[in-house]
Amino acid sequence: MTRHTNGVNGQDARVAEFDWEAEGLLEGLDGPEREARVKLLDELAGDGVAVEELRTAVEEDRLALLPVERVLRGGGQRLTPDDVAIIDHADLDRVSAEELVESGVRVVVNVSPSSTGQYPNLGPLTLLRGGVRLIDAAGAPLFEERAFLDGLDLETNGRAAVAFDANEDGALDLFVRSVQAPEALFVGSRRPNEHFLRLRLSGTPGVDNRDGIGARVTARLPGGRTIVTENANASGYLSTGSPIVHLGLGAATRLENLTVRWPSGAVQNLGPVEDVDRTLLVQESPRK
Ligand SMILES: [Ca+2]
Repeated sequence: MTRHTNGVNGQDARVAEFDWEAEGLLEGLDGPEREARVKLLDELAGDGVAVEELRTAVEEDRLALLPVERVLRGGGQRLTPDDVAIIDHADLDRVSAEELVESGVRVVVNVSPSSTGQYPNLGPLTLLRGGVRLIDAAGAPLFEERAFLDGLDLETNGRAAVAFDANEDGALDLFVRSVQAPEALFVGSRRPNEHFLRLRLSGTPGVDNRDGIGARVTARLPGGRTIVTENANASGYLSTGSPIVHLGLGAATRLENLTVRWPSGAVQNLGPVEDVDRTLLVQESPRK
């Protein structure tokens, strides 16, 4: 049996008691994850959320969104994960806030205080002006530490990390070099409905560099999404990255349009690309 005390100015405003174990809402959890789940359930139940609603949220894996939805309930909004950015950023700065506004999210949940008072920071005001709700210091249990599952909690003294498709399965892999430690290769994965396109650029000798390093690639996807990336292979101390441009396309199986702006300034429009999940060789077109 757990006991929740919702204290206001030191007084017990409401006491609710629930047995989440018996309700079946703690299955598969132990340690800190279990404690975080109990805390969140206690808070929500103490706020008056019905056990059935909690059960549905757990089944749909969206329990962490409930506190945010409750704040916005006045607008009758039901949020999707795309509407919410969960960040861990003490003293949220203006540039980060602008990026959040541009990303189109409607709510930012910051598990750290957005203003610690140590210095004036413009992030919260920027969010406000951008029409984004900010919920502050929600508490670290919204995050779960999962890096250890993949070995990504590497405790070496890293010098370089390169993302490239080492096994050519269409998913980016991560190669990490460290001081006095073995190299590590983390192999990424890709779901069947996730597509990609690799571009191998080839600049004209005497005009542009051979690998097209510095070229800017613009890919327009069906539905209006546009990917802009530069062929940059600098990647840390005494290391170099891949000269292959890797585009993650999500569900898209074609490009509406592909444009390469070469370092010389020449712009090459390649039009639509009908086949993806492959490597496309792009030879710089000769100067007219
Ligand atoms: Ca791969």
